[in-house]
Amino acid sequence: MDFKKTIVITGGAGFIGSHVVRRFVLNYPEYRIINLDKLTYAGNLANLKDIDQRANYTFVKGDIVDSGFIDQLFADFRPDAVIHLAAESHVDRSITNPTEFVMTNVVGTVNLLNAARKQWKGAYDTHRFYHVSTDEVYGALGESGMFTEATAYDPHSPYSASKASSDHFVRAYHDTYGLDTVISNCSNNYGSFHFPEKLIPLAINNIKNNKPVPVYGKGENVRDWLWVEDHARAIDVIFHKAAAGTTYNIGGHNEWKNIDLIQLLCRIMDGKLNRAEGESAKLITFVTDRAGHDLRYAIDSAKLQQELGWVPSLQFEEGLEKTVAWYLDNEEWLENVTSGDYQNYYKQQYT
Ligand code: NAD
Ligand code: TDX
Repeated sequence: MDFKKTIVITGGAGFIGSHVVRRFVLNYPEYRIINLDKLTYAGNLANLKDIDQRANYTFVKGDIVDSGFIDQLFADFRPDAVIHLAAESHVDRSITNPTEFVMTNVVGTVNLLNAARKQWKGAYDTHRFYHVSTDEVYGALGESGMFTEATAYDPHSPYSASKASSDHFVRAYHDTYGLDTVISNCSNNYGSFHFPEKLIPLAINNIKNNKPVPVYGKGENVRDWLWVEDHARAIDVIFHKAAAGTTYNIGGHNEWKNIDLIQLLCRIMDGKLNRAEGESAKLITFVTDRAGHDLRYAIDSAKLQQELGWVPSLQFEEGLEKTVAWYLDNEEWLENVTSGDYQNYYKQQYT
């Protein structure tokens, strides 16, 4: 079958990547989608079992840190574009093991850029390298203000430092070699297939199992939450419409203090589990704060809204209800990802 484009999506077996892969496979049967993923603890092919038999979908297992493998992948599939999401993504793990974050997030990104630079030489204007990044590169806000695309980078955690570095390399390959690159920096995502090391799915799993819900510090830190499918849709719009060398912020205009979010989640869980009101909130436990914990993130996505017409679709309370329902309906998925290694991680992180 002849495809109009071949797109390599890295990290497609992860949380956001699986939503991006699903969207592209279903919405663009004329594109061939190659999902390249190492299947680390965070990668899970069960996230894609509804679409993995589609004619325009191929999974390739591999490590972006292995430059020989990446060069071969480019030679074998001759992609027209890369949408790069593969990363080590959890801030707490970056505090324990920063080097792994440098390897995957920085060296892995540079390996992909090098392969693109070599393979696409002479035709940069018809090929695109899209880097999916985070608002954490901008550092922390005080009580007011928002991150715009012009905010100076000021990362604080090893995770955000590695993502900031990879963003700089992507821009450098545009400015130096003329590669067509695009970057988007998104706020905190939530939704289905979110690995339960992150706040929302971890809290859902613990409430369900009557375990303490760990809230770092006083729960005063603020995050700006976006429905993961709205992020996938933003990536689709930016991939197709953005000019070369541009950056877009993506966010939900939806700021929540962690403690308020957890209280809301507890109320939703009480309802879904037929518990007395206030029952789940008794599980809230304040624990030692995260080192270097950024106080507040808030994204100004006006550029994306005005230039490319994207707006978030889902109101947060509704999205959180849907998310809770998904986790309660997908017990097998949750049990699989919280067995084995997860137990060791959990013990080391929370006891
Ligand atoms: P995730 O941890 O759920 O998934 C990461 C995926 O990358 C996994 O499937 C994993 O197997 C794969 N991977 C890791 N190392 C690899 C390697 N060396 N080679 C190939 N594959 C590898 O992450 P996520 O939350 O889905 O985030 C995806 C991307 O979006 C990341 O780049 C992250 O920085 C960015 N991002 C995440 C959020 C968020 O709220 N989760 C917000 C903004 C941006
Ligand atoms: O057990 C917890 N208790 C707690 O209070 C955990 C895991 C987190 N928290 C706090 C820390 C943060 O203030 O909740 C907030 C959210 O934490 P995470 O879910 O770990 O997300 P965050 O650190 O904000 O980073 C996320 O958003 C930006 C993603 O993991 C990143 O990949 C993304 O770039």
